[in-house]
Amino acid sequence: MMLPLLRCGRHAFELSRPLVMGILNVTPDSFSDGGRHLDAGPALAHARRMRDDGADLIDVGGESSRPGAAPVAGSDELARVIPLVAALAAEGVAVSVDTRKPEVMRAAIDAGAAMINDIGALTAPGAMQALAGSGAGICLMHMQGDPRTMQAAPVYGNVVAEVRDFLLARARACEAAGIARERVAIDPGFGFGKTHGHNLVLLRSMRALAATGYPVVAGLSRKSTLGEITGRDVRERLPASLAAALAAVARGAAIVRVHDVRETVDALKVWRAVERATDASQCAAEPDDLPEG
Ligand code: 9MG
Repeated sequence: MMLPLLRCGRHAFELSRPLVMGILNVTPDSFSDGGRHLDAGPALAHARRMRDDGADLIDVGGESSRPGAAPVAGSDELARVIPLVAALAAEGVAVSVDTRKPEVMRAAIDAGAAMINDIGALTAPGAMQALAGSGAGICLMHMQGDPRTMQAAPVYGNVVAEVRDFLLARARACEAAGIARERVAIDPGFGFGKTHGHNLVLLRSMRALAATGYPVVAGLSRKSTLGEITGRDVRERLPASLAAALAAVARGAAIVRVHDVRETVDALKVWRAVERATDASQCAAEPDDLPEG
């Protein structure tokens, strides 16, 4: 049987196991000097650590998409993102760039980005064309409203059907623009114009998105919906993030977008070993599998 494939520039991912996309935010509250210019050293070191920990893709973003976040000028976003993309791509890393701006998409692809991660699903004028002439992969994310206002009062009739239909329509628009199906992934956009209840229903219904045939990206890492369940501050959401990632892949998600790569890779290894266990593996006599110590 042919395995499904996700083509991202010179990288082709066989989707025989869930992929891990490591998050590299290069906004003023992360690695920049508080202004326009990025301190590329620590950001590069962090990206390399995520790669060594097993990230399949590194998602570089220079504009915050948190609820209430203000837009960033294209020139600032370019200055933050492009040097990093060029350096990582030169090392063979599959780099995804989280942007809504066509000029950033074009410059990122020219600098070697393998994928564009667009929380606007290529709805900005010129965004579809920026992708069409390239071989880059595209992650189409659903968002109701925009980051400044999206959490004010999200409303849906049927959140799963509306998100799925929107993503399918955007994926078809990509195909019509000449972007091959194998280059497209979809993402329900947890927290982007969704209440806590909407997020939970979408996660529970992940199979309905996976049934579209497009690889599904799930981004729940450290999000406030996990804080709502656990009562934990953002710095203490690792266990909740791991549980959410496992809940997503168990329901068919192909890629998890996470901050904590090493821990997620380990959790997925355990999940996968359980999924692949056969009766034959039980035949060899083993001592009781008790924890050491
Ligand atoms: C940029 N960004 C923040 N959260 C995200 C999510 O859940 N998915 C994708 N694709 N991008 C996200």
